[in-house]
Amino acid sequence: MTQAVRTTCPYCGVGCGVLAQPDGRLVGDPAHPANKGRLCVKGAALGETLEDAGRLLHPMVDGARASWDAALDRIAGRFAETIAQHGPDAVAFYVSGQCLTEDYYVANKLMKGFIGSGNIDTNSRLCMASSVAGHTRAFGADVVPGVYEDLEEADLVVLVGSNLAWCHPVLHGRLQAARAARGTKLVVIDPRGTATSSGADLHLALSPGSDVALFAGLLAHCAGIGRLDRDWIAAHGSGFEAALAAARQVAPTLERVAALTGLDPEAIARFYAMFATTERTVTVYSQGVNQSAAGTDKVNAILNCHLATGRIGRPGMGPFSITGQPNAMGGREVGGLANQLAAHMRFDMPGAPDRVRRFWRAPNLAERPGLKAVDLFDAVLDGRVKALWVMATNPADSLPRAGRVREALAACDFLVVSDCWETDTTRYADVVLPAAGWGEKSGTVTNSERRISRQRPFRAAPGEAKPDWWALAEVGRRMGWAEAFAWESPAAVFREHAALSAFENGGTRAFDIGAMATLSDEGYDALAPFRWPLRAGATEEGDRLFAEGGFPTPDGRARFVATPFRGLAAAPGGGFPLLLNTGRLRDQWHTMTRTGQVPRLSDHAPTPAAAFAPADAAALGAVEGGLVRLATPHGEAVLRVALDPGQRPGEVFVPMHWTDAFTSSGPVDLLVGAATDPVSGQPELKATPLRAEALPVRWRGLLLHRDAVRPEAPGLHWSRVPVARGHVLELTGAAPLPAEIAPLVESLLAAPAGAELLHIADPARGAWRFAALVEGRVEACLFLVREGSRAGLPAGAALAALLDGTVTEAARPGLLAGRALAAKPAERNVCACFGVGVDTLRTCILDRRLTTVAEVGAALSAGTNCGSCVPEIRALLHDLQAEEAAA
Ligand SMILES: Nc1nc2c(c(=O)[nH]1)N[C@H]1C(S)=C(S)[C@@H](COP(=O)(O)OP(=O)(O)OC[C@H]3O[C@@H](n4cnc5c(=O)[nH]c(N)nc54)[C@H](O)[C@@H]3O)O[C@H]1N2
Ligand SMILES: Nc1nc2c(c(=O)[nH]1)N[C@H]1C(S)=C(S)[C@@H](COP(=O)(O)OP(=O)(O)OC[C@H]3O[C@@H](n4cnc5c(=O)[nH]c(N)nc54)[C@H](O)[C@@H]3O)O[C@H]1N2
Ligand code: SF4
Ligand SMILES: [Mo]
Repeated sequence: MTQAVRTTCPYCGVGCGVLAQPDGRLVGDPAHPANKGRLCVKGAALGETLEDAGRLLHPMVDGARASWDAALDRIAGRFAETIAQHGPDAVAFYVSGQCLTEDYYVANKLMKGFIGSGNIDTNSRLCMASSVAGHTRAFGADVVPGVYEDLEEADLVVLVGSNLAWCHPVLHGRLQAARAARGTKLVVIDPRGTATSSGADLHLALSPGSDVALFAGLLAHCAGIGRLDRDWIAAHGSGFEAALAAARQVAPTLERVAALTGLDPEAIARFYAMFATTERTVTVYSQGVNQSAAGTDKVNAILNCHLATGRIGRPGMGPFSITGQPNAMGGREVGGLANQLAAHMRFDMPGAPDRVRRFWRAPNLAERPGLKAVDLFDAVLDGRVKALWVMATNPADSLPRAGRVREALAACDFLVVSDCWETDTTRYADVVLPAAGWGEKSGTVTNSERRISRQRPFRAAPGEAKPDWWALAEVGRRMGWAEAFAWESPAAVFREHAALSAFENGGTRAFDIGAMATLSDEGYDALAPFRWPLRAGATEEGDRLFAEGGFPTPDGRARFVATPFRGLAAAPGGGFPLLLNTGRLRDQWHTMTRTGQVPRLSDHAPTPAAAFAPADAAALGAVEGGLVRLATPHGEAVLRVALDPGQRPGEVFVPMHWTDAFTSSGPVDLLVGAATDPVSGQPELKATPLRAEALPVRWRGLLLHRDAVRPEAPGLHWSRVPVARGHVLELTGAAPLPAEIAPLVESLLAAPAGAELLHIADPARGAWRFAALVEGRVEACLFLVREGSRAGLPAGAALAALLDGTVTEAARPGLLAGRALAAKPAERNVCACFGVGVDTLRTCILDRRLTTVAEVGAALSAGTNCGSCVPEIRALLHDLQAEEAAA
């Protein structure tokens, strides 16, 4: 590689440009409009995820290595057989917002046009389906009207169910810069106190699931004080009076809103006044809104307020659904959800099925929507769906009621899984296909503001890994549709997708990138990021939409939607008095297949923990670092406890990231319920009734191992982080240490046969240390202390050094007691970009009497790159100032 390659980050929907430089470094692309050179911690660590080790390298059929030909023949044959015997609805695809648009287009065309079933759904069902449904109800199509600059040009930004600081860090950075420059007010609506709410002007910690009441009250309030834009409503809306009547019924008074939301009436009134009097208002919303059994109504309750005030599509104003995955939007554009058809056309649109049939020359166009994700896996379990292809998603960990999903995967007659790494899902597969991953494949993604950017390859795919679009097209050809799946490159797929978007469009469909239908291969290679719509002949990229109406509805008007209030699908009670909330942490991505390999990304939160309000923990007798058994109607797990004063009493937060590979707790989705929104089919992932019970801690340990071992022992809880050349596992034991400790040690240490064992035992103090060496090389070390013992455990980070090199004869006696182990515990990293820990920050702030985030940045660089840690630095400054004032 002699020239830098421009590509796009594979993580969140901000869609930052990344420059892969000839020297191997990856940096933010200064020319990309989304990030202008910035990257967050995860983006900045992408270079550390490009190891070939651990990748899937060859197709596997029935557990044995196979050629691509054999694997593809098997897939085409089994799908064809199943369709012949049981009809097209007996097969399905479950794909992902991490597929590129080209992969997604081919999958959708194959299933809906040629196999002839609507059974293709995607993990976007768990992510954006309520926004898709809400947009479609209000606007007539799934359109995000705003652009990122709106967050910078607003005077008020309202974040609803969004932890922007951790989940969309670069956009959060842009918002924070705008706040510093122009004093933008920030309101955060989230039951939890988060890094995002810590710097807000107002945080409304509402009762889970009560957003509809808050926004219905807002609509009623704006109407009551005459703050509506009656002219805009008359010119561009319909159904307003009914929607307002419904809002007034839900929220007749402020007191009623307070009762439904659990908020202080004064705080509600403050929010309403800010919204009513600030023309330039943007409302950003994410999974606290979407992942709800009332998700679609939540979306429409928000949209109603923006439509009724005419605040849409103008600079600094509008509703803004911010997307999660890098290509959540691209998938929606091709029609990858089971209830969509293709290119923003739906089954229920007059003429649309016929149009798509003619364009694709499709022999078997699906006649109706297919099964949505939760129903799809139920159908797999009960045998209605017999052959399933899972691509770029890990449903054994990420779908609610994951235990049942695992049963379905195990029961499925024929399961194909395409992934880059082994996952909890690949282990059920009959055929595993090795997918080319980020940095290796070529295509496009669309970010939250409708901007289409290229992902470009800058390294060779390892082994025989191949891009997903190619595998899908090969199967299409082998099933007898050679001509329809004959593309030679992703550029050719993209041109066809663009042509379909423009086909008989005539301005009736908002999604139109007809200008790209004739793009040359060179043009595709050189394609600069652009925002849709970009109709044939257009020279300027798409801008804000709908300021002057022109909605893609039959009459061009936006629809106000009446949103009655419904509570949670399942409220606490009946033996489950608490509520389980789930979501994301700053430095991990989903099921950790990529971020879980990077040591510095594990520093911020090394162990999966259940966060409790301190009073709840005290009532249970649970302490920080202790163990709890969590149980819901769907499953059980033992986790570590964290105390979090930002947590509302009665609610427990558990991150979604950890899997069987990283902890004995397994994925939290084993516990999460699957009640779905009646319109969108999106499951309520943020509110499952829960019971918790504190468990005693009898001992603690640390295990260093070259392999990613998964130890088993009675009452053992473990979690694993990667270190250079190996892994460190934190062990917590709920059962007493046995009198005869050797069998436990042997099983935990899992030493290779013939290894030499060293040990230091001090049973009186309750401390034991063991090492297993092969040819002078440390293979594993184990440290155990009885709970309550004064002996401590070494720091995990210091342990990692033991895997370096060989241990000399002279160093042997000191190995288990040596200087490396006496090192003080590694401090918790706050700034992952510059590796600045909490103790360093604390000392520097006190010594140099720093008072602002900017001063800290000048002194230590902390917080000056991606800015994700700025909320934590600010909180630390605040705490230290408070301590000083109190002293
Ligand atoms: N670091 C990191 N960033 C990511 C991802 C990641 O895995 N890691 N994943 C990406 C993806 S795919 C997505 S979808 C986005 C998600 O981005 P976000 O939606 O911002 O993230 P979450 O943590 O899932 O949930 C946001 C908040 O919703 C709150 N919430 C829960 N219930 C309610 C409620 O009833 N009402 C309201 N108003 N709020 C509620 C939760 O307390 C939580 O703080 O993040 C993207 N970015
Ligand atoms: N309880 C709870 N559950 C949740 C959520 C929550 O907030 N709470 N959030 C939900 C949301 S919003 C989302 S988006 C989902 C995410 O859930 P998943 O989609 O299951 O999560 P990932 O770990 O991102 O899985 C992507 C998989 O694709 C693989 N992969 C990456 N690139 C490629 C590629 O190019 N081709 C192929 N074939 N494979 C590839 C990765 O290795 C990984 O195994 O989780 C959902 N589940
Ligand atoms: S904010 Fe971070 S994770 Fe999201 S696209 Fe940008 S660099 Fe990637
Ligand atoms: Mo998502």
